[in-house]
Amino acid sequence: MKFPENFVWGAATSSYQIEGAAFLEGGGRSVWDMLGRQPGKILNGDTGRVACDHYHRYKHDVELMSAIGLQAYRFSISWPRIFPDGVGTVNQQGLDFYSHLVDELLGKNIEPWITLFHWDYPYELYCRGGWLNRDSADWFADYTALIVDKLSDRVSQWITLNEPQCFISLGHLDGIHAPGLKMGFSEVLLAGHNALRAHGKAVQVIRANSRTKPFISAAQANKISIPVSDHPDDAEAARQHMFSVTEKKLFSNSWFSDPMILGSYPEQGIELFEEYMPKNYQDDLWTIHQNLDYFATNIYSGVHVRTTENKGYEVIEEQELPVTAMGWPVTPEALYWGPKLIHERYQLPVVVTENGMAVDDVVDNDKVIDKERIDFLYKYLSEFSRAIDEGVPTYGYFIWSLMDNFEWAEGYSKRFGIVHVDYETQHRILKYSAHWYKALIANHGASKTADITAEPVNKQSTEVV
Ligand code: IFM
Repeated sequence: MKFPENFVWGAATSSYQIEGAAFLEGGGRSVWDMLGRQPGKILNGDTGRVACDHYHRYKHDVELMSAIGLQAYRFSISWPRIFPDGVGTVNQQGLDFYSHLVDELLGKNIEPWITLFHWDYPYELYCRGGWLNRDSADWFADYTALIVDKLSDRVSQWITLNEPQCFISLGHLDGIHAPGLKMGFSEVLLAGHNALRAHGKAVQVIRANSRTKPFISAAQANKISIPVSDHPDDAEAARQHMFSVTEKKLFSNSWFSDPMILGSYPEQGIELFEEYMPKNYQDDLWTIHQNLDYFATNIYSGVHVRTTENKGYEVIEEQELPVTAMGWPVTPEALYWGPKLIHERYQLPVVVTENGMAVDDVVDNDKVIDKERIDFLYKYLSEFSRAIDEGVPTYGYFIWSLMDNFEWAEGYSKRFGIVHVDYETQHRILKYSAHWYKALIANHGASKTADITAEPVNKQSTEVV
């Protein structure tokens, strides 16, 4: 496989999943702290209170990133760490933490890519209605303005929201993620609409105030439709299925990205949701529809689709596919068809802002030989390279995740990292996948193999300081 010269190789994390120290030094509560206190909501009663203790160990973690040769690091900012009440008084120590992190990264030639919201919504704002409150868009814009003022002299990569599909659907409809609500569909659509307004306002704020030329997107959770064969009719079926809205759910490849990028909600969804749509939603589309620099997509898997007799589509029930420790099917072609179909529809360069797998890793003699993960990454990246070869413009790829972390409702039971974390001792080990990724980055992605015998990086750099 082959990637362009200027391609950016990175890894990603998020604040609540790794930082810990949530209430230290003036930080406020988030809805995930609230959910963590409700019995039975998070596996094993786990919480993000300590997580990977990254708040205290960030310098060492940046050293590990540097040892791997990462060119970019995507991380998120904890809104309640900055504004303990969501708005109003600023927690200077929280703000300084991110400023120091940015300096540390730049000192090692690693470009910071900031996600402004990756699910740790301020608890105090939740008590004022959260995303249901129309003011939530302005609260988010004010928070964005502060971050841009503090960091945009050194940061130019901004992602507004991470996966609205998840924090709206899983958090407000299914109730399995924070804030743990199972609301009526009108309220779910309203929460989603206000999150979209927040995105639009944040983009405006970044463009108006950034001190360096900003590059802006929002990261979508995309489940990819993969044609079952090479026949053009199957490709057409996958294309139709990929952006269709046929269920009263918001886990959709078009519901959030269409208004952001094309300026309107998908027609099929508007018809289906007609009676539930927010009042006067059309008046907000101009706010939501802002120029984005690229399409940020988080891709883990896909479903196979075939054509039907009347040229419609049909999803194939998969029985035999290998699955990850999350139970998600391993479908490498998702990284070919995803970027291809996304680019066709939105006409933007495509950056993969998350991709990776959870594995039941085993530590043996301070080594983690995660052959399965390397195989996964190699196969997915080969497919991505094929899409690029066929003309899909792109400039980056981020592994999820840099390190094992708090996997939301699954607690610490699922390990996505290329760095292993022992949660008792906070000892970190670079897994074999980290060594493999290092070699891949050093070769500009020109790997022919998923071989795991790549030269291990300096052993010293894996030790905890
Ligand atoms: O851990 C999550 C991340 O926070 C958002 N995208 C999917 C990952 C794996 O579930």
